[in-house]
Amino acid sequence: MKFTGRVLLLAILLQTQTVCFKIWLFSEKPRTTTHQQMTETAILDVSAEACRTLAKAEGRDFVLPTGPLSAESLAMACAAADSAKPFRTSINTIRFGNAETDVVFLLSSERHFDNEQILRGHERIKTGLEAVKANIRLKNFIAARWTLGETLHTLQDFYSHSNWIEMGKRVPFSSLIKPDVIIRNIADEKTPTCGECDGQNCNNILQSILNDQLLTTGYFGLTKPDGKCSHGDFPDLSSLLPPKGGINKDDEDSIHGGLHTVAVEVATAATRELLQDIRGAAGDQDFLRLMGVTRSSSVLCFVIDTTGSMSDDIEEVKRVTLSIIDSTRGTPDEPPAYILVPFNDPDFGPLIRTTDADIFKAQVNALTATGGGDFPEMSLSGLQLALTGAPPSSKIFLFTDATAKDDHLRSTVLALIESTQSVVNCMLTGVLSGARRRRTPNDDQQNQRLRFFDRSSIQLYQELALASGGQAIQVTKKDLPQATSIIEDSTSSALVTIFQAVRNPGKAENFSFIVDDSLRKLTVYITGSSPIFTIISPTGATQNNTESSGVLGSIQTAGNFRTVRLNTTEQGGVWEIRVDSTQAYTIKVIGQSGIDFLFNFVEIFMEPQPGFQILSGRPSANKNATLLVTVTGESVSLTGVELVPTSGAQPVNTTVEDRGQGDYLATVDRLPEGEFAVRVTGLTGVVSRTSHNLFQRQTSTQLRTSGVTVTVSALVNDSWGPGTNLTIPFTIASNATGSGSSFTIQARNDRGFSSSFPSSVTLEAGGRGAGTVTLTAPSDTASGTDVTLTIEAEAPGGSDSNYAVQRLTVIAKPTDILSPTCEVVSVNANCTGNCTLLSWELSANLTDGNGTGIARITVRQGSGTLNTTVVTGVDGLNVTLATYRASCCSEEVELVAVDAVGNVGVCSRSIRASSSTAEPPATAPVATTMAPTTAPTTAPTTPPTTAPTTSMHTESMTSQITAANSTSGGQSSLASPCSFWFSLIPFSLINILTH
Ligand SMILES: *[C@@H]1O[C@H](CO)[C@@H](O)[C@H](O)[C@H]1NC(C)=O
Ligand SMILES: [Ca+2]
Ligand SMILES: [Ca+2]
Ligand SMILES: [Ca+2]
Repeated sequence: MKFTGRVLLLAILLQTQTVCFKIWLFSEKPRTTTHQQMTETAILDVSAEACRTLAKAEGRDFVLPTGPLSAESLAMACAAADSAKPFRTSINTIRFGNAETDVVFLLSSERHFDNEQILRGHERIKTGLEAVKANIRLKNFIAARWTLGETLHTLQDFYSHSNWIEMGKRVPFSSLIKPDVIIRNIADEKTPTCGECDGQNCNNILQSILNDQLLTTGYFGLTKPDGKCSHGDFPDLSSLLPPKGGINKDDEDSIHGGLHTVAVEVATAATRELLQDIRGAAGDQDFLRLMGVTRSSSVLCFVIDTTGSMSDDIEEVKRVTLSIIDSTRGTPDEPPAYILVPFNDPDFGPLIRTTDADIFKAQVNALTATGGGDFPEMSLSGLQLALTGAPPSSKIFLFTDATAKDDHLRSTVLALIESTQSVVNCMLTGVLSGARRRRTPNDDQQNQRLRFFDRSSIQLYQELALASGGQAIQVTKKDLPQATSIIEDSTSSALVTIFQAVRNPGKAENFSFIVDDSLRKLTVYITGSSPIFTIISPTGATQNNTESSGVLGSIQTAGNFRTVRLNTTEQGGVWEIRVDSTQAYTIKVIGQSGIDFLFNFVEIFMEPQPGFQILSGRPSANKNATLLVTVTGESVSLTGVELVPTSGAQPVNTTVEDRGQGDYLATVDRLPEGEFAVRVTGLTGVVSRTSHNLFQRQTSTQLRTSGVTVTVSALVNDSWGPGTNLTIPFTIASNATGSGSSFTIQARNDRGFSSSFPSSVTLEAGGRGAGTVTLTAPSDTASGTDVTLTIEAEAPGGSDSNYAVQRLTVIAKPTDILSPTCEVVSVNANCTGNCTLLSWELSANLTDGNGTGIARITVRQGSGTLNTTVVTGVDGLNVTLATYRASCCSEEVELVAVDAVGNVGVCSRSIRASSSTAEPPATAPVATTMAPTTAPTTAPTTPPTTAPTTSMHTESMTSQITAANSTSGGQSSLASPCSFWFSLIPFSLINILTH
């Protein structure tokens, strides 16, 4: 949400109910911990546990890195060294979702637990958790990350804004992440909660509130009910009213700043607890995928024309796919997922996404070339589907021999390329205008007509490829196999772009770029019709375009595309490429390296409190702008960030400020007009006299500025279920065009949901206008489906345009909010003696009652083996009989049972003779330890009639221990019972807005 104008700002000052733990970009105080830091710490901790468990399951060693965890060190330990960048990207998205809560949801007191909105805050967290789980089930990880960030913000704020810490609690309030618990013991609206206080760190919460363990939170704004606590600190004016003072612990100088550090500790533990619940629901593999820790980098994505004339191309796609799958299986280059989007005419899609290479092989093998009617095909519809379904920074390969029938999608596709930073390579095998196409027996009847690419349709594919930093490769069908090596190159993990230039029209020019010692497999792509070029190494060695094999490497030509593979010895330093051509050409230099960067344009707000938001559309030309740049790579530092105009004009320098932990802010007073790329330089951290420790990286994506802004306002209603409508209000603004001018509006979504929106919006005084988009989710939409909505506004005459991209999720009302239950039937453990020679066994019955059913049972702790059998119980319900066998040296077991909607039940047992009370399960220490203290503040909802008697909530752990012991009867010598129950469930709900 963008606020300009004094009046609006004042309105916010008066109404806002936020102010939270600080946002990381802005905390200058060394002892203040931000939302972002808590989030990152917890993500690293829980990811490390998931990696450890997964490594164990796969028989690999896992060694926790020494020193503080970082994305780089953990990626390495997780046997996914090349995933540092996707890991950081995911962490950033979660952090952005978190930060956004202070901007988009500024006015929502429940999202910040202000104004005693404890029940609604709880609801908000439950809703968020459920949406995240539903997204993960459908592998919609991007949407899941945004929602997770928002949800964590609310959870973390509880510890700063409530009296939980003042009540003496030093563990998380676990009920906040449980859907089947009703929080009681909240101070009611009539009950005074605070006394008068002048100054910092008073004990102003009334003793009676503390004695009764009543929960309250601070009021924020202009007024508050009598006797209530305020948030405190500027700009909370209510803290000046009696009882004066406040209770927030947002930072070390806050009114209760003396408790900031402890609030941060507990909020971080609570963050871990929520992440552990998601981990339980998702499983370790998907949890790590959510975090971007996968054993390779790039998803392989094909968008393929399947109309009649494409049989040669399809055969080549089959060949390349097989070759890549076979050569990368089990290596770090193995794609983490495969995506296939066929398109024809009039049909296109569906998008097929799989992590299973064999399924993908079968899908590709099933492709046939048929139909298509007239010459043009639905290529951009296919591309749009791929851009929205593939993760950001994907490499997409489009195969076609025809013009785009749906070229009206051009601006939407461009917007998606810019916002996802994905690279689109077009493999164009059509015949160029003027040349006759030879008929082949493969051609079907409709191909008998003369058909050709005209210049303008080639230009459209070129424009899209170039905007993304990809290539538009024109080859004959016969030569296509020589061009597809670019696809194999793209599966190399840790692929980085070092340099890129586009000259259209072409002109003679010398280009130089820096190569550092971390780079491997240095490759130059040059497209253009017969460009003359010479490459000069740092030592002065040269090779020109006529030497297919020379001192510097080899050159391969396919159609208009040249691949230069450089030898990897003696390559550090400054390289030069001299090109002489009057025809348009492109140069791209890539390599493999763990050093890379991510960036986003951000909008920074200083009032009413510092905060920032990621810009989803094009940044404004001729205005100041801020880039948030994150570098990846161990001990790497950034020294410069420049904006390189695509036109070839002088790069524009930025002022770079180091914000710590790999984050930098780069600011520029005036953004250049037109297209540009972002280029960074820095030091690799390798210190040696002979090493080339200066590095350079560049974005592939060409960014462009606009004089138009499109902004989506906070959603009026943020719940969106199947069969319902969602209304998305937006505003447009233009500094160039005055009031009265009419902007053309387009709203498109990738799911083909029906939508309504105004065809145009007329600007009012001040150059602003507003409208709404209404999207309808069909009633059969699966819960967790994400929808990418692109709203575009085009200035009169098409001179300028901009867009906003929103990711939305459809969430069905859950029918199942209860976790699976576990009943230990027997434990046989005779472990006296040498433990390596002895084993023990546990039998348990698990069931989800009449819920959605147990989808998965896994062993999270313990190195034994688990066998399960499903039987139908007397009441007709499924019961899973589980038998766990382990060496007596492995004394603990923790079974995780997840139902079909992600409710997690945990069943743990220890045979350790010395422990006389339940060992806190390592993954949820908090819940166990806090059980006695939280009991008074919460109560489970009415117990489900279907739940076995042993099912318990964490809060009732003590009584549950008794129950379990009595159940296990003869095994009572075993000290620890089956402690149980972390039912974290979904329940009402809704869609969460993200973008
Ligand atoms: C390219 O290199 C070859 C071999 O060094 C040389 O004979 C030729 O003259 C060069 N061509 C150009 C255009 O520089
Ligand atoms: Ca065709
Ligand atoms: Ca057609
Ligand atoms: Ca259930």
